[in-house]
Amino acid sequence: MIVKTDEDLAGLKEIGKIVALIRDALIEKTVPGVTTKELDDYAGELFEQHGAISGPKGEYDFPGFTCISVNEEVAHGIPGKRVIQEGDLVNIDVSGSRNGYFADTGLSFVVGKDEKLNKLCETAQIAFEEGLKKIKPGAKLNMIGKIVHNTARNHGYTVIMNLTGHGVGRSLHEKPDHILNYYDPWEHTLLREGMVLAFEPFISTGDEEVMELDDGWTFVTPNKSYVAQCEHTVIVSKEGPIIITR
Ligand code: M3C
Ligand code: CO
Ligand code: CO
Repeated sequence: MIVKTDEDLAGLKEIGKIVALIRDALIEKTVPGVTTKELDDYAGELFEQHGAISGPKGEYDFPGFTCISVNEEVAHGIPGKRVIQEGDLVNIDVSGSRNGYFADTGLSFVVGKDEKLNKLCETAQIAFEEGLKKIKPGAKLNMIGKIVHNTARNHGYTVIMNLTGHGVGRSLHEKPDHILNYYDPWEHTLLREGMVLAFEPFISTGDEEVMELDDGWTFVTPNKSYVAQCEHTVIVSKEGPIIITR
């Protein structure tokens, strides 16, 4: 969507705050021994408390309020009986709506200590910050993917080619349809004042594509590479990008 009114801005900021709060609450609860279903049930309570609707459930009938992906799982992990272990790489992706406005955020992190995986998660956050620098009115959308890919390479990693960021705002996934993790010379879309983006670089230790499991949802790496994501909902503005999910 393109933000046009103060009402649009207020509506987006409101849902942005809610999904950020749920993301952080779940990260805090992610300790060894907890199941991903227990985390997701808590998210369900928080969505209800804040009068918001889960994006995955409301838009796609996903079997969970949030997507929780562990280790070889990259995205769209279905909350269930899986027990979190020390050293796990976890991604919690929270999206939702309130009053017809949508926001999307996600973060990968390590449970406990693992220097290698920590570096991977940090690189996803650096790629996000680098990409953010390219988000301004009039800029080319494909410059975001260019810097994401360069950041990954400079740290000794690859990117996932078949997962992307996207427009967001009045629905969970809208135009622009894809913010790639690499440079596409054929992409000519320009960023516009007020455009709302879910920017989510996916940085990988090797595999460059994910595949879907038979459950019809879970994306995994074929060779069990680890992947980290950092996602925020961002409004394009001439005063600098406005991140509504910090
Ligand atoms: N929020 C998710 C989509 C959840 S709907 C099942 C997303 O948009 O960030 C991702 N898209 C692709 C991988 S994660
Ligand atoms: Co998301
Ligand atoms: Co998204």
